[in-house]
Amino acid sequence: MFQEKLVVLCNPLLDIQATVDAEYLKKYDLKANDAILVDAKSGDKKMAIYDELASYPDVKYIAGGAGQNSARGAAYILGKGKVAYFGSVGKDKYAEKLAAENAAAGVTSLYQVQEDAGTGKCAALITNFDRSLVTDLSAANLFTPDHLDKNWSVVENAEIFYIGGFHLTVSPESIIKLGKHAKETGKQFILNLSAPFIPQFFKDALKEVLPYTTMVIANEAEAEAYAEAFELKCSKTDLEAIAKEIVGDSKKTVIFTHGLEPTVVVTSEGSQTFPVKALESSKIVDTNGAGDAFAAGFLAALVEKKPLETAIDMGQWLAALSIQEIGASYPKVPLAY
Ligand code: 26A
Repeated sequence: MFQEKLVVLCNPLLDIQATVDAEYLKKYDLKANDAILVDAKSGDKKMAIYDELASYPDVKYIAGGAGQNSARGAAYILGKGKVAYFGSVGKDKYAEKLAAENAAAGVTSLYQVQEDAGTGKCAALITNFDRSLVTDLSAANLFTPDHLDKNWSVVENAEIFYIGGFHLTVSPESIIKLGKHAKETGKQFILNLSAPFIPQFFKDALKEVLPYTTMVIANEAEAEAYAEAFELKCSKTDLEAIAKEIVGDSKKTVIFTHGLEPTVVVTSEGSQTFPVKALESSKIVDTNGAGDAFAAGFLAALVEKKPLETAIDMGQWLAALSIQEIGASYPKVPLAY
C-alpha cells in the first residue's frame, strides 16, 4: 500500500505537439506564447488544428495536462507511490497512454472515467522557444467532487495539495473541498495560476479559492494578468509589489518565475530573489512544460521538507532538465539533484 504525500488535481490532457510557423499562428489568431481553451460545441474553427497537426512531420503525441506534468515531475524526484493525481478522462487510447506514462513515472492515477466524452487534448504549437497551447478539455471538463469522496482516504493521508489553476475552469467546488480539508488539518495547499486567462476570465472562482492557499505559484504574464484583473494600484510589471498584494496580511508564500530573470519569492517575512542559471540556448529543445517542471521540483522539495531556497533551486533544476526534452517530459535516465 502506497502512502501518497502529494495530491495533485488538474486536467489530464494528451499533448499533440508540432513545430509551426508564424503564418499558422496568424491563421488562427494565436499568440506565440499563450494557453487558451476552445469550445468544441460552438463550432470554433480552431478545432481543425488537431487534425491538421497530425500531418506535420515532427508531430508528437505526449502526456500533458499542466498538473499531471508536475505530478510526473515530482515523482521523478520522489520515486514511486508518493504522488497521486486526480482528473477526468474518457475511455480511450489517449487515456491509456496517459495512465501508462503516470505509472511509468510512479504517479498513482485516480482518474474519473467518463463514458460519453473523449480524453482532452492540447495542441502545443511550437515556434522557436515559444509555445502556444490550444486545449479542448472534453472529458477533463466533467470532473466532479464526488470523485474525491470516493478516494477520500488518499486525501486524508496526503500532506501537500497542488492545484493547477487551469482546473478553476472545471470544478471550483472540488478545489474548495480539498482546500477546506487542507485548512482544517493545517496542510499545504498550493495553487498555480496556470495562464493569464485564469485571473482574467475566472476571477470569481480564483477569489473563492485563494483564501485556502498557503502558496501561490505563477509566471510573470500570469502575475500581470492578476494585477490587471484585480485592479491593483501597483505597476502591473512589478512582481514584488503584486506578490505583496497577494500575500496581504496572510502567511502565504508567493513565488513568481520570470523566464531567465530571477525568481521572486514574497512571504509575510519579506521578499527575496533567486537568480536562474541560464541554459545554453543550443541545449533547449522546447519550453513546453517548463513551468510545470519548476512546480514539480519545488513540490518534491517541500515533500522532502527541504528549505524554501533549496525548493526554488530544485524547481529551477528540473525546469532546465525538462526544456532539454520534447514536451513536458523528463530525462529517461533519472538524474539526482
Ligand atoms: C484548461 N486548460 C486550458 C488547460 C491546459 C493545460 N492543462 C490543463 N488545463 N492548457 C494547456 N495545458 C497543459 O499545459 C502544459 C504545459 O504547461 C498542456 O497539456 C501542456 O502539457
